[in-house]
Amino acid sequence: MKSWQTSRRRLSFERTLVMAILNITPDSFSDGGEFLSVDDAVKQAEKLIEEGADILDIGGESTRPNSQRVSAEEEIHRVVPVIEAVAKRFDVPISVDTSKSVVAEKAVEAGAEIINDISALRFDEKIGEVAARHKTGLILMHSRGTFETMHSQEPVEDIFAEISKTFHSSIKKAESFGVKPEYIALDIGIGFSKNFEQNLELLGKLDKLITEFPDYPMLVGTSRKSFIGKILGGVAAGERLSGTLASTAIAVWNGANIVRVHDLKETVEAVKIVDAIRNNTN
Ligand code: 9MG
Repeated sequence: MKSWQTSRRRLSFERTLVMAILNITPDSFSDGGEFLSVDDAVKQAEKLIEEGADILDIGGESTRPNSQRVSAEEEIHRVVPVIEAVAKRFDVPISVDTSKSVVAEKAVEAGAEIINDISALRFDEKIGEVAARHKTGLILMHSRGTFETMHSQEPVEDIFAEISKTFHSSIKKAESFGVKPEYIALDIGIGFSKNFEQNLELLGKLDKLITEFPDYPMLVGTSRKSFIGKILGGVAAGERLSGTLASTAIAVWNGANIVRVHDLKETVEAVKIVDAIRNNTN
């Protein structure tokens, strides 16, 4: 049975874990500006936990297409008080969604036990040092380009070969800072530097990558992403729940261990169904 070590606990994958998105940003693509006060964020965290969140992913910098970088100071100002308050009230694993080492450091001091880096140490490799020193979990997500260009990269020809190569090199880089393999989770980075067809292909054949990296938990986030909007004829982010549930179900069926979503209750129920069928099939 796969497991994942964080600085505070060992998570195991007898079932698929659901990571809840808690964005503390004024410009986040589907919940912009709703959760800016610490009290509101804590209330939202409580709701997500009641609905079955296994992990809370707290972020202060939107990574949607065309979003602007925010300073480390601003990001710290947004996420640290929320992480502190949530960690004080609830015994739930908190991950900090950041690609800046100074933000990661402060977030971990405030109670985060996982670092979710969409750049897999490419934007700021010192995240590897922070993760190793604090023994946090570390999510290495596949993306290409800089923060500004990651959504406008020319597609590569073989996305599986590209992700496989990048996973090997990011794991090696993390290990060079002293991060042990049992602290690392991988993520294919749906919607980041992939074209429409590649997003679909990755979800449909996710098991290929999982077979290649059998010891690492695999995280997948499709929640409200634009490939869903495109399939459904251009529906807005808030109208993508059914598409999110369908794509999440496929990812879980194909072996994802953690799914990252906005809509907890519905996803927890959908994932329970897929887990039950999988457990009766294999
Ligand atoms: C921050 N963020 C946005 N999308 C994401 C995804 O698919 N995976 C991870 N780990 N983080 C994401």
